[in-house]
Order: sequence, then structure tokens, then C-alpha cells
Amino acid sequence: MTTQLNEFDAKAAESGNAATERFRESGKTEALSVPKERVSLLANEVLGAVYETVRKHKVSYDEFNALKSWLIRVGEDGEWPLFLDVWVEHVIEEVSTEDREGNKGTIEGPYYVPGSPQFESPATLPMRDDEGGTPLLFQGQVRGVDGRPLPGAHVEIWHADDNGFYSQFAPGLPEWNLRGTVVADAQGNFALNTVQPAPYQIPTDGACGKLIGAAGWHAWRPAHLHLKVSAPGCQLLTAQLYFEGDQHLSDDIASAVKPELVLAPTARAASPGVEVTYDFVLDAVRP
Ligand code: MBD
Ligand code: FE
Repeated sequence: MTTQLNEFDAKAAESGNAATERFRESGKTEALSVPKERVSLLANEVLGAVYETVRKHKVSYDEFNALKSWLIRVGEDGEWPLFLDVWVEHVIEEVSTEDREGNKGTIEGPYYVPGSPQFESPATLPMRDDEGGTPLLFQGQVRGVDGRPLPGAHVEIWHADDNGFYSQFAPGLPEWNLRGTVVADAQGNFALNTVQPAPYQIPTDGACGKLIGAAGWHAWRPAHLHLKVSAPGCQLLTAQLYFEGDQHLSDDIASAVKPELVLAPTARAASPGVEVTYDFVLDAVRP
């Protein structure tokens, strides 16, 4: 007898290892070299902060060994991408985009997959016939900081389903479920149909879940749409959009919420579900 796994059978190690594999394949570390002076500076300062913490709190051998075994476990569960994206990426994003005049962005997170199927606007994201969740019409315009519309801009979107699972990182979901690239029209306008995602909980059975449990924290991110918006001559915008009234807007475990990124959808008049309009403003590529 064969048993068909579904998204509820998702294991931390599976999604962790998938995220690790994606990162390896992303090409982000190819031809990458950080200058020796910079490595030395940063490594010394990070280690210095560790020494200071140890002295200040008189960290014991038991605590040191708990840390060692936990770090080993992070690797075994493939959760380095998850750990770094949840607890570190937000400050990297902050310093990398501080001189932007256009749209605020936020972190990419561990579950982006390049090359999603492409559609002309208006589009419907790939989804199952019985896909759960409130239908959502998401539309808007992509412009430059000079106010000019950006014809043919790409709005790449990926998000969790109504149960908080991402395709390609949980079993049983169609490959490109709730992932797609929508091409804006000649006026830079786009419209896409999807469903509202559910809040996302960090897997509780892996190393990151262990840390959360051991510290008595909660594991939640507010419900969110992930986006990459791009157009020729413009800087790529990586963003997430959230929903007004979400319980976790003020205590996102990944510290990635910004007030400019919160949507307030309204009920649709002629069809079930909700709709919202949100415009993107892209910075020009720096000369
Ligand atoms: C997510 O869905 C996410 O967006 C981030 C940043 C971390 C973990 C899971
Ligand atoms: Fe996410």
C-alpha cells in the first residue's frame, strides 16, 4: 500500500533541507569573496559580543554544551536558512535599502523559488480546484520614483496556503501552487486573483522550534504575501504585504513588518472574497 503524504505531514527537516538545497542552487555564493580585512573585522566584533555576553551573564559549561548540541541540530535539520532569515535578515535588509526613496521592502525569507510560471495581467495564480481561503483580488500599478508607469513590470508573488504551507516546502502540494509571475500591462497595471494566506508558524519540531520552545517565545509570523517587483532600469523590490487586524503584526517572530506594508482589503461587491489595491514605486538603478 502506498500512502500519499499531504501538507500536514510536513516535517521541519524536510522543509529545512529543501530551503538549504534551494540556497545552494541559488548561485548567491558563486564567485563570492569577502575581503580578508572585512572578515577579520566582522568576526572579531561578533566574537567580542559573545565574550561580553558570557562574562556579563557568567555562562556555564552546561549552557555552552546546550548551545553546541543545538547548533549541531540546526545543521542536521537544514535550518540555517530558516534561522538566519527569521532572526538576522531583517537588519541586513534594513541597511541594504536605507537609501531607497520608493517602496519599502522587507525580507525574502527561505521559501522563494525562482522561475515561477508567467502570466499576462489579469491573472489567477496556480491553485487547486478546492483551494481553501478567502478569494483575494490584488491589483495596483507599478511606477518609478519619477511617477512614470512601468509597462511590463514583473510582479512575482509567492505565499502560503490557507493552512500556512508553501508549495515545494511541504509534501503533497502542486509544484507551483500559489506561486506566479504576473506581467503588468502597458500602463504598469496588474491584477491577480489568489486566496488569503494563513498566518505562518515556524516548524515546531526542528532546531528553530526547539529554541522558540526553550525560550518560551511564540512561533508565529503574521499572514503575508511575498513579492519581488522588477522592471528594466529599476532596483528589484523584495517585499511582503500583511493584512490589517492580524494578531501578529506587532510581534512577528521575523521582525519583518513595516506599517507601509499592511493591506486593508474590502469585501467585493459582485463576487465572493475581498479586494485590495496597492501600488509599487521602484527606485531607479543607481548610476
Ligand atoms: C516564512 O514564511 C517567512 O516568510 C520567513 C521570513 C521565515 C520563515 C517562514
Ligand atoms: Fe513567508
